Amino acid sequence: MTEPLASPTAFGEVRWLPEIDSTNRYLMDEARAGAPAGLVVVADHQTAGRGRLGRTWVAPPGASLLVSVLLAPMVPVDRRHLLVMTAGLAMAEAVEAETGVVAGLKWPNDLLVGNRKLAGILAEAAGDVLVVGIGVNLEWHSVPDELAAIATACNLEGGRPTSRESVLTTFLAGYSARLNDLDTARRDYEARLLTLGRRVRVEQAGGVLTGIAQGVDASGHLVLRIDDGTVVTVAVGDVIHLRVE
Ligand code: BT5
Repeated sequence: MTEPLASPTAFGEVRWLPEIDSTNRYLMDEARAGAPAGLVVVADHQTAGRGRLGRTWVAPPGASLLVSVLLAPMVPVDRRHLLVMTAGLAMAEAVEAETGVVAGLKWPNDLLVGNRKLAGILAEAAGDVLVVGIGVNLEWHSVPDELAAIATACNLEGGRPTSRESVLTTFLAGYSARLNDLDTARRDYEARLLTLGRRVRVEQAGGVLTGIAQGVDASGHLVLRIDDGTVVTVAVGDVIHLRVE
């Protein structure tokens, strides 16, 4: 089913800030103060970049695309996850087009090359306000110690040099086009989802599950066949792709 969108998905003004605590925090506050859907905020540097679940997003100044977009409430709440998954897909496609680096997706919304994280997404909602923030590691000349084992950047993966502006422009055009057909985006997201069929460990506040990732349900939850044969769904958690033994 493809629903007609209640509002246009074209992005509008891009505010490019030299430094901010967090582009998501900034845009959430702007939205609450009446900023229009379609507003885009980019920062050269974040002093308190946000990850999911209260974690921190770290990036050397000027070396990453750090962007947040404000979306209109164009779908029912139970389909909102599709807007976020579509952002990951559109960013993977923009990175591939601009740098040649092919990134896969890890549920729910990481971009990975091999087992290393190239980009992360944080969606935040308050009432009708939905902000989708993405950090993409583009041109890193040194990797912060704490990320050395887990992160990568386009230049480190042999990507063609590019500018943050080019990746941003390609992303915004692709994302806005894909938002008009969320069912196709969902299929293409799943096609890029490295997690499917993989043996995974899922870390949640309540414990750890290990099993085979079988799919993503209509709510965006991960469907997991755990080792005792039971099938469970996971709404929130951190997935680690395990090596095939
Ligand atoms: C995410 O969280 O992956 C969401 C990251 C969203 C960042 C963007 S930047 C623009 C916008 N404004 C914000 O304030 N945030 C958004 P999570 O899945 O919780 O991953 C966070 C974890 O990834 C950290 O605990 C680190 O282990 C790791 N990490 C931090 N910085 C990283 C980086 N640059 N590259 C790869 N991994 C990183």
